[in-house]
Amino acid sequence: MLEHMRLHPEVQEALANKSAVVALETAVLTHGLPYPANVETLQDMTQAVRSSGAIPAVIGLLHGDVVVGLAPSEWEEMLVDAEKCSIRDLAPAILRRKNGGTTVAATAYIAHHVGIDVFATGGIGGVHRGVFETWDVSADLYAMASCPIVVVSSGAKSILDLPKTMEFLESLGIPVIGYQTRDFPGFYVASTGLRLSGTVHDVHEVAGMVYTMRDLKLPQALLLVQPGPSPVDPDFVEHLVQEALEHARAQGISGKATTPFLLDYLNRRAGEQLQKANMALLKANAALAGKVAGALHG
Ligand code: PSU
Ligand code: MN
Repeated sequence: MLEHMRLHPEVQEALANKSAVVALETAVLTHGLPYPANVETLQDMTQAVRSSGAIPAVIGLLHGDVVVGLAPSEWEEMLVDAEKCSIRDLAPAILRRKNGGTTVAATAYIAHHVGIDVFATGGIGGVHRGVFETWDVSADLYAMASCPIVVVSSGAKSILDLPKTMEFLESLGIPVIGYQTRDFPGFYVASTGLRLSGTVHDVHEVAGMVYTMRDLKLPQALLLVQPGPSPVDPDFVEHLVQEALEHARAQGISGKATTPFLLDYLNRRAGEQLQKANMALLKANAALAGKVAGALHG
């Protein structure tokens, strides 16, 4: 195990027994939802994982320790004051003893490192709109290309260029499989109209796919997607995204600040409705991830 890494005893025991464990990402909470909704959401997500029969492992940095399985008593402290940590931010944040919300990229890496094979989030990062000028492509995509783990999400938000994100996933060899859906979901929006490479009907099919990928020794993640349970009107979302992008441009927002800025703008402008949809899909993805982990370890 890495220096500066700490596993919750419950998680350690579950891994030793080869029981079902689900990793949960925290950048989505530290940089995607306001306080105290983020604490409440984490409560819902961990509960959903447990109800599905798996052990939740909340991953994040607390005072420079990489914690796999943050205890409820540690959540608040971590969630109110944390840096956004993608892969490249990990070492600097550890050395400065910071708190950190880990992105899909960093969480997938850490989870795989300790032997967790299923991970739940809301939406993945991807290729940003305006990529020809900014070259902004999320490290999430590259991390999923080299971490064999199941990532359960509701696709990606339309703050991104979704067709290019899908092309990039294909280039990196990452299968994008719909759970009881044929289309790529757009986070708040049930369908983006983008066709998926495959569909599964139950978690046993997911497990079968994972075993086959392991046999093939493929290094990629399997990205499992399902639409959120309380979708929002697509035109409404697109209108807000356009507004958010204009504000980001006007204020010269770039780099790792881009995604949090856009998410914060949407949250502040559309308040309740988007936040409810966001919280509902995080909970639903945690529940599905728990079932997938159960099928893999049953
Ligand atoms: N996309 C969302 N919601 C999120 C994020 C992305 O719809 O909360 C967060 C996730 O933590 C994701 C990260 O891993 O942002 C990607 O950031 P970037 O685009 O800077 O790589
Ligand atoms: Mn970026």
